[in-house]
Formats: sequence, structure tokens, C-alpha cells
Amino acid sequence: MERTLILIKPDGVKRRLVGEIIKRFEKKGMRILGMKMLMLSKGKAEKHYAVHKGKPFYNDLVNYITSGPIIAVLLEGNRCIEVTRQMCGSTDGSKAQPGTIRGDYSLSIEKNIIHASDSKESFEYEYPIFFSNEEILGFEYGDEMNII
Ligand code: FUP
Repeated sequence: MERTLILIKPDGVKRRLVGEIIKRFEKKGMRILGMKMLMLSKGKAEKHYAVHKGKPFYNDLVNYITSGPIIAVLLEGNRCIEVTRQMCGSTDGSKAQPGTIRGDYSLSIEKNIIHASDSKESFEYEYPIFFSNEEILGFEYGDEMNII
């Protein structure tokens, strides 16, 4: 079963959107295998966003993601990488489709509420920055939900 990582960024936490966002993924049928609130260190933020190093927005991005608490969530579900990305919407909240998380709650490209891994490779790179393998709880949900 596919897994992905989402981060609720400092704007999402400060705007009290944590429950609203997690609710969407739960109701979609995804399993939460790990979840924590943390202040990201500068070093971990630079690692997480290494792919953007050298881009004009890189420093602001690192400063922003380290500016307040974030929520990291490890999710599991059928095709959940693509599905979470669709549910997040386009990067720029002012262009994201209504009905998506960014489309409903953001007007900004920088303060865009949420991060979600964009591929299996990204997930494999990103999740160890936030979770040790012992923190990923692969328990049975007792699923009547064959949808996932
Ligand atoms: P996404 O995959 O939608 O989160 O977006 P990207 O990986 O392209 O960008 C990562 C983050 O960089 C975005 F969430 C916001 C920030 N960013 C900017 O601030 N300015 C830009 O022009 C592009 C991205």
C-alpha cells in the first residue's frame, strides 16, 4: 500500500486548520500511521527543501517553514501520493481550485498551508527527516473499508 508524507505548515497551524485538514484525509479513507507536532530545525528544513536550493525563494521558504510549529503526518492509502497532491491543489493558493485545501484556505504561493510528497522517491527521501521507523505504526485499522 502506498504511503506519503504531509506537513501542515506554520500558517495552517496558526490559522487553526489542523483538524480541518487531517479530517479531509481521514474521510477520504487514508490511514494515519504517524503524526507529530514539531519545530523544524534549520538543518532539517534545508534537507527537506534541498531540491529548491539556489532558487530565488529558497531562503524565504526555509525561514518560513522554521518560523513556527508544523504537523507532520504519515499517511497510507491506495494511490495516496497522487490523491493527496490533488487534494492540496496547485502550489499557488490564488490559482488553486476551490475544493482543494489550498484553493479553500490560501491566497499565497509561499504561505500555502500544506506540503505533500510529490513522488515515491520524494516520500522515501522526506519521511526519515520527520519519522524514525519505530514511529510509524503499522497497525490494523480493522477495516470494513475495502475502498483503501
Ligand atoms: P508543491 O510541490 O506544490 O508544494 O510546490 P513546489 O515543490 O514547487 O514548491 C515548494 C514550496 O516552495 C511551495 F510550497 C512554496 C514555495 N514556492 C515559492 O515560495 N515560490 C515559488 O515560486 C515556488 C514555490
